[in-house]
Amino acid sequence: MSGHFITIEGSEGVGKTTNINFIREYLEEKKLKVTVTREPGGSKLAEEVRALLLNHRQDDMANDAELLLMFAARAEHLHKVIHPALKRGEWVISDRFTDATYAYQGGGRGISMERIAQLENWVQGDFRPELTLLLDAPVSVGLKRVGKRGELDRFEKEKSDFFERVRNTYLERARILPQCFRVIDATCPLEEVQSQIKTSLDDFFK
Ligand code: T5A
Repeated sequence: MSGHFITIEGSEGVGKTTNINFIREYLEEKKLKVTVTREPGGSKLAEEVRALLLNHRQDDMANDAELLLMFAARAEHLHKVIHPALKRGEWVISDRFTDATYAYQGGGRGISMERIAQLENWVQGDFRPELTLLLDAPVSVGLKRVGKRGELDRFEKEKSDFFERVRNTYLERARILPQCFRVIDATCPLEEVQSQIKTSLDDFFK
């Protein structure tokens, strides 16, 4: 594959969606072809699975069902969107990917990391993001930003200790995989967050 695969991660409301547009513009200024996508979702069937996963009425979903639906959506997303775009030589930027599964289903729900790794290897083989930008902020900051939006989805309704475990798992993954992760301080004003992202992308280009 000749393209490049970058992911953006973090707990609720840290600014992933806001900053992904900045990343797209930054890469397009360099005359690069960019595909922006998201998880869960990104393809027609995977978006239908997303609707099931985020539906606030599904509050008794079994943890294993949630995990398997995440990977079912991911298999479809990889097959229909990510791999074809990479084969065309594009830069694929995904708003969340498998690190979110480690953080939410592993850290948040308590599913073993080994089980998640088995599914990761099954669905992805050795395919991994080349760069992961982790937007990090205290849980209270993200939840305050999200709280302004009205009705909450199934994950956003979790308690703050769930999101503390999510955040800690992301930070732990960044610690053990320093070659892939760049941790961005998402508590700063937007211009400063974007300046940190630009530095990380410039390092990646080198
Ligand atoms: N999930 C996903 C799993 O459990 N397992 C998985 O494997 C995967 C892939 C998906 C949900 O699914 C879960 C995790 C999620 O709960 P989602 O919509 O992708 O849902 O994720 P959310 O985190 O819910 O997305 P959000 O839209 O809530 O958060 P973002 O994208 O991080 O935040 P954003 O950009 O919308 O910004 C939120 C607000 O903050 C402001 C923005 O203007 C906006 O109003 N803001 C700032 N304000 C001040 N200073 C800054 N620096 C700011 N940056 C943004």
